Amino acid sequence: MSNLHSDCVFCKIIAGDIPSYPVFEDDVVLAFLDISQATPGHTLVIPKQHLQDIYAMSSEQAGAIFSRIPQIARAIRASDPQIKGMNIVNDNGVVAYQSVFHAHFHLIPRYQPTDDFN
Ligand code: DGP
Repeated sequence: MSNLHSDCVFCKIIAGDIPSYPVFEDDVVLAFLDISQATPGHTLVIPKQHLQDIYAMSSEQAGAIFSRIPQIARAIRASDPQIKGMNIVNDNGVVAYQSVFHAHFHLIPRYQPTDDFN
């Protein structure tokens, strides 16, 4: 499953042309630390296939991608006992703050009582 785009930063990460800190990888997705680290452990889950956004996904593709997220979320949670919750966010379109046009899910750990990160 490969249709990498030469002008896409996430395709370059999948190809190994841009370094990343991988968290999980299989034939369908790559999960790696987000460069912005909204909170410690902030992770992106991306399809290995270049799909621009949620609108570009078939139900089967969406199901395959999202089926990986619970185990990745559990692994992140298990990495730090201070993690008490997690936001899962998916931005589609510029007005929805999508800045990289290769679909991705943000997994943002949350810390108690209230974290001071954004
Ligand atoms: P969004 O704004 O929802 O499209 O999120 C894109 C995220 O991608 C943003 O939080 C920063 C992250 N990002 C952009 N370029 C890179 C990169 O080269 N490496 C990593 N690890 N993350 C990146």
